[in-house]
Formats: sequence, C-alpha cells, structure tokens
Amino acid sequence: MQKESILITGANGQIGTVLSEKLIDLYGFDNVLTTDIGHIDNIHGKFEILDIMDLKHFQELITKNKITQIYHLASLLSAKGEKDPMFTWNINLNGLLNVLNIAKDNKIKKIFFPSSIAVFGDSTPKVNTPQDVPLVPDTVYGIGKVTGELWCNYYSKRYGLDIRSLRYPGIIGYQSLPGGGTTDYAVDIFHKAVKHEKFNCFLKKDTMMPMMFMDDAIHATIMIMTAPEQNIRLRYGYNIAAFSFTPEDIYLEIKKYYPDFKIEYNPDFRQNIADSWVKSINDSKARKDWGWEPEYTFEQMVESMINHLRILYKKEEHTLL
Ligand code: AKB
Repeated sequence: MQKESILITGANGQIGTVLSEKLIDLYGFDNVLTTDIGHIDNIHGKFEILDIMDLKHFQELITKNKITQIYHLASLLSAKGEKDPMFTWNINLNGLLNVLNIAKDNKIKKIFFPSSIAVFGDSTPKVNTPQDVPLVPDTVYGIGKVTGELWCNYYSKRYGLDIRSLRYPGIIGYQSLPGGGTTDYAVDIFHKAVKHEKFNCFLKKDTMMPMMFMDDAIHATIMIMTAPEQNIRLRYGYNIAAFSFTPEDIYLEIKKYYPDFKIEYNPDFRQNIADSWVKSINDSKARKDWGWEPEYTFEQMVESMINHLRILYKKEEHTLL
C-alpha cells in the first residue's frame, strides 16, 4: 500500500494550527508538509512557505514530496473578506481552483475543503437548518464557499476526485487565535475573562449562532477524511453541529468562573453578517452517512477553554518573570 503524504495549505490559521499537529500525530512527522503564505513558528512539523496562487511552486512541492492528500485551509474569513471583495474572491475561489486542478493533474487521492455556515443567507430557514436549502449568502466569503462547494461537487463527478467537505460552524479553541471572522468574539471573550479584562462585544447580546469546540471540529475532519469512500454521499459541504449560543449565554456561563467579569455590547458591521447566518443546524446527513457525533456540550467547552487558558497565561507570567 502506498504511504500517505499530506500537504496542508493555510496551516498557520486557527484550524490549520491544530489540524496540522493532529495529522502529524496520526501520519508521522515525515509525512505531513505544513504550508502557509507567512512563516510559522507554532507548528512543530515540516514547513514550506506557499502562496497558493503560485502554481509553479505548488507543483514543485507536490512532486518533491509525492503528495497524496491535500487539506486546503488557506482562505480569508467573513469579516476580513468584506474589506476587499475582489482580493478575497481571488484567493478563496481561484486558490481552490488551483488546488482542484493540481489534484486532478497529479492524481491526488483525497482533498479536504472547509466550507462554512457562511453559505447560508436570508432566504435559508434559520432554525434546525437542513442540509439542502437555498444558499444566497451576503458576504464574498460566503459566495466563495457556495461556489467552492459546487466546484468540489463538479470535480468529484466529472474527474472522479475524492473530495470531502464540511460546513464548519464558529470554532472555539484555546490552541490558536481566529482572525477576521464573525464568530471570533466567542474565542476572544475567554482570553479577556482569564486576563481579568472587560470584554467589548461587536455583536448584540441576543445574536444566536451555531458553534463547536475545536476538538470536535478536528475530530469531524479526521472522521470524514478517513470514512470509507462509499459512505461519502455528498461531495459538497456536510452540515455539522454541536451547540448554539448568544454572546449573553456565553458571558453568563463564563461569569460562573469569573463573577466580576464585565461585558459591553457595541455592535459593528459584523452584526449584519451574523444576522444573515442561521441560528442552529440539522446535521442528520453527516450522522447517518459517516457516523458524526460531537463530544463536547456548551458547558464542557466553556470549562475546558477556561482550564486551558488559565494554564497558558500562568506559563506566560512565569516566562515574563
Ligand atoms: C467566520 O466567522 O468567518 C468563520 C466561519 C463561520 O466560517 N468562523
């Protein structure tokens, strides 16, 4: 059997950082190549700088490392993407097309494409949102995810590529920081609480969004990528869900650990993005097709975040002393 050799784009991002470590654990140091447009210092694996728009260098890395799987995580997120829609479209959609064409030309065995709840829009049912619904997103990031899903479906049917994709909700982890997303507040709030600082929330207190603990997001990614091929019935993004909450819900839960914790609500342009998304997700297709099930409840996620960040900030205090 041919051994796997994995390339990850965007390995320095919020999910990429944690997924890279997991893939190194599973497949071994020598078999995972982490890449990103900038330098990485928080991943302990093999690393190469890669701009996914540079096809020549991309091809060299594929050939040199005999790559068999690509996890394509490089993209700009929803809020940052709105600052320059054409640039975002180029990186997010043309970057994906580069990956799909490289995969087709090099007979790459498996490709992972992260989609998102950003595919949903105003015409999507907001509660317990089913898998197949109208997808008319308001952000350029969301448009890129919808069209990205369609291209994945097309390349899979037309060229037989084994592409697997998840619609991630907002991901909350202690291991890395998000950047440029609308769900970022749900990570930032923990850092402020543990540092005994007041939190300024850019969303209204009652904005409900689907979210998930990082460990579950990584688990879902590995599950779909290792499921038998016949179980993957959808070649566009599978809905996956864990729990939903509002800024006020998470504030009150954190206050159980930090009774003096203070929050102020100052909604900005990200409020419109959050309002255009859905409140909760129906993930029955992922459960049925490849056995998806989250492990962490909302309360367990909050406890784990606080415990891990307390250790992290304690260590930093010691290093600074
Ligand atoms: C964002 O907020 O843009 C991302 C996402 C939900 O895809 N976290």
